[in-house]
Amino acid sequence: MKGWHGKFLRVNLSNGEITTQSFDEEYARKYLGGRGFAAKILWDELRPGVDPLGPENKLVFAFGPLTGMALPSSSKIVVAAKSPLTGGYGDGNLGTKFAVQLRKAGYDGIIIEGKADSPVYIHINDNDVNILPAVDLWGKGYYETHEILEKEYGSNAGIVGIGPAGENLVKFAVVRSQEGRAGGRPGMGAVMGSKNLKAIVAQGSHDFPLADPETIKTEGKVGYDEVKKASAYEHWMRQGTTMVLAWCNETSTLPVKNFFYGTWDQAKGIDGEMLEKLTIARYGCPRCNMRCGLTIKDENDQESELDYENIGMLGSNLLVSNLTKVGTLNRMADDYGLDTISLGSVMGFAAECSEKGIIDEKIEWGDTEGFKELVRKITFREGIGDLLAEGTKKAAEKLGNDTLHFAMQVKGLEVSAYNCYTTPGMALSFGTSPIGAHHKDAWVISWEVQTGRDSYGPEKAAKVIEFQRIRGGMFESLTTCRFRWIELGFSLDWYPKYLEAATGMKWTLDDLWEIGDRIYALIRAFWVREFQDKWSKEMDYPPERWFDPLPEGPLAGTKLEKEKYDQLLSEYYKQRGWDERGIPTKSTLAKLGLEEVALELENYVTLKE
Ligand code: PTT
Ligand code: SF4
Repeated sequence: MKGWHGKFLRVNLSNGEITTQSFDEEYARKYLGGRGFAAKILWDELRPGVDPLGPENKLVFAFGPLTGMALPSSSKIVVAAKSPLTGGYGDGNLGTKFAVQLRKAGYDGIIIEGKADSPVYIHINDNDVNILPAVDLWGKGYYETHEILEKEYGSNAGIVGIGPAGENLVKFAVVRSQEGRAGGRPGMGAVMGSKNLKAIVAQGSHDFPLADPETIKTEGKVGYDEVKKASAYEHWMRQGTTMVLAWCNETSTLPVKNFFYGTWDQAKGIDGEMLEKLTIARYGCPRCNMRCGLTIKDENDQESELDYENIGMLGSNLLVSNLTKVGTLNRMADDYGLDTISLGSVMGFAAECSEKGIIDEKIEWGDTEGFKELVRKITFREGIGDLLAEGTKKAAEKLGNDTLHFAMQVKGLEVSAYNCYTTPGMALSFGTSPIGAHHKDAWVISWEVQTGRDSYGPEKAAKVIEFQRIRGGMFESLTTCRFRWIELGFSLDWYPKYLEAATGMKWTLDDLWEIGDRIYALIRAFWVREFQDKWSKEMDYPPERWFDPLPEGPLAGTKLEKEKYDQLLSEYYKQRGWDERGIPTKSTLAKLGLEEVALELENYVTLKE
């Protein structure tokens, strides 16, 4: 087989067993890689109802046939498991040397199962795989952990790991890698911590299994060159994702004061222009020539890599108006291994609870010192931090007092930095994202603002599905970075060409959309199997706050209309071939080649024809 090694590595941390498992071309063609492989493995191997933080849960790292090659922005890897934050399917995506090296080691992914008796890390050098003690690393921040392992194995080694937040099972702990790389928002770092696994190091010496290496080389080079000619390239290199902040402020979609407002008169202090002034370094993923990891010095003179999401959630959402201070909170999150989006949301939620007298602790808007202390308490689960470490949904359920109304989450995962009082299409995107409220699968907000926010028409559902196919299906399975396409207009037509050169098989974009639909149906089946009779359409609803009128700004008074949102959601289900509850029908599953999924799912819910 060309394009894939056809092999997963399986490491059982309970009994130390290390094995490999092969797959064939049919499997590869059907699930492609990355999210496709991860979803299939978790569906096949997890019994419904397993404790996400118990030894029975499995942590999967997987990539696709383009990862690691000399192709534009091709060093991404997906990390997935049953999520301790949501109880459903969870995953995230990192660009890292670890992806490249693991591929060179001869695998298409790793499945980690069981739980070690004491802290360990895994070292992979081709087929020499060892589980080694990590007692001395346990308790250390991620930066120091990475440095120690890099000293031991050299700067070419690929490394992923967790900080103290993952060790302490904070439900939104992420997996970290080099510089500011972080992935797995729905608690993938906590799953790693629950297995007593501090880090994984990969080193490989194999060639990539390519059908046509010459075309990869020549066409890859054309792809690299094309990006540099894009009109947006120069601005991108200066501001990266942070250019979005000023746009959100202009369009009333910035999260301000726990998403209460959509605009802020102090946004200038933290926007892309400010970042430009303060930038001291640029990092990024391997194999990328549009590196976006813009880095500043924080209050303690330490490096902090900032993206829009980090700034929106730890800046405007908490009324912190100084970028250097935002940098400090971000650096702490990176070192402790916390997801910045959920962290900013949970701290905004706590500040609002404090303001309303629902909790006794004094947590004040804009008070960076107070927020720094709160980040520490969350990481080490001290006092109120222990409750907040569970995420906004569980914290709100415990606190009562209608706090769920302003817990900014869907299915338990906190909403990323786009405020949706005025954008029903983007609200639908958050509502139907396969991991809870993340923008990664369908960032339709820019299209929606340009084409008309008022509409709840079928074109909105169609756009969300189109983007979910491209971003959530294709890019998450290939696994390459989507920024070339979304930010610089790199044509999608490149990807079937690259795939053909890698695998020797013919591909069309339609093939890739079908894979996307298959993965979406499979992940939806995973959720339904977990929740069974508790599954309902309301699980795809956005936070209640957006059904209140926006209190201030040029669009004051605008709100999401619940009845219309519900109709839009029904339209989305119809276009996907899912029933009124949002469950794929038998015929949809059959059309996607998922007959065996339908058979299994029928043990838990009645499927519509
Ligand atoms: C992603 C989410 C995002 S989305 C951001 S900023 W973004 C936050 N970054 C965090 C961080 O940093 N530190 C931290 N401790 N927590 C963080 N949480 C937040 O995590 C990232 C880039 C970005 S930056 C984005 S959008 C794109 N994401 C891609 C994706 O998902 N798939 C894909 N095929 N290509 C993508 N390209 C871009 O990659 P999650 P990275 Mg991240 C400091 O993982 O769980 O999906 O959450 O991967 O290597 O860091 O690159 O404005
Ligand atoms: Fe990584 Fe940014 Fe390059 Fe994408 S554009 S591959 S996130 S450095």
